[in-house]
Amino acid sequence: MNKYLSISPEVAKALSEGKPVVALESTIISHGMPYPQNVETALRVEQTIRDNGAVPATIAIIGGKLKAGCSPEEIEYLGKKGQQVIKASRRDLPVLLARGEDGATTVTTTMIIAAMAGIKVFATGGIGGVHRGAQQTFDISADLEELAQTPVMVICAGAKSILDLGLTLEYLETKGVPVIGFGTDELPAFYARHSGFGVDYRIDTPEELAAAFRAKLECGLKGGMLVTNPIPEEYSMPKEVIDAAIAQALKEMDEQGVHGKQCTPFLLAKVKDLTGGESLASNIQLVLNNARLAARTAAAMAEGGGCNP
Ligand code: PSU
Ligand code: MN
Repeated sequence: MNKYLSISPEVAKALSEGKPVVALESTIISHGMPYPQNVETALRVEQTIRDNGAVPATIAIIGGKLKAGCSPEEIEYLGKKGQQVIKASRRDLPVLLARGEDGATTVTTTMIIAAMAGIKVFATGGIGGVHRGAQQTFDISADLEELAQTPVMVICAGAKSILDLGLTLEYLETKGVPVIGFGTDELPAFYARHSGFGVDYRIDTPEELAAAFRAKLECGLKGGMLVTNPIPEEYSMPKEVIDAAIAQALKEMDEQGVHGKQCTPFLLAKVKDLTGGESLASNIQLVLNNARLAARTAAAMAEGGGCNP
């Protein structure tokens, strides 16, 4: 274990006993939702994972330590500081660790730390991807590269159409990342259940998700697996409402010259403002839904004898 990694006692115990553990990211807390809903949601997500038979491990960088398992106080601290916490991707780790600073982990860094700790299943809301207009801007989230190289199963609700979903799928295909639809043949689009794009495979049970990922690990194929779990029907948003908000958010982003790592947080906050908070309620529900599936899948992984290739 490297000296930067700090696994909470509860998570360390669960891992050593082969019990199911689910990793959770912290950028969704600091940059993905406003305070105090971000903290309330993070704690509810942890409880949902416990209710479904697994131990939650919220991941973050605190004082230069890679934390696998944050306390409620640490979650409150990250949630209150919000966007003042550095959004930390793979490229940020060396300097943050050397300086002993804090960082909110994206899908990328949560995967890195989960893999270091030995956690195989990670639940979140949405992943980053190929941005619209990437042909010019080259804006492609590091999340896709991480899925290509780090062995963690990421359970999300698809990707928001702030991204170019077609190009995102092409990129994942090139990188050899399996894209699974949970109970669906169609890639879900975060707030909406439908995107018009197909997934690689439809899988209907946590046991089969675990079996597929175990096969990948046992073969020594590098990289993760992306599981896309549609938002429950009753919480999904009408496509016209969300499409209009996204179009307006993209327009304002262009006008204000927002670029680089600010793009995703800017777009998330704008869409929330433009939909009068309706999207926040959907966002919370889809994360809870992913947490339930992740806990059951981690339990199925653990029953199959874990898997430490
Ligand atoms: N998409 C969402 N909600 C989020 C994010 C993405 O719907 O909170 C966050 C995640 O932490 C993701 C990151 O890993 O944004 C991607 O940022 P970028 O596009 O800058 O790579
Ligand atoms: Mn980017």
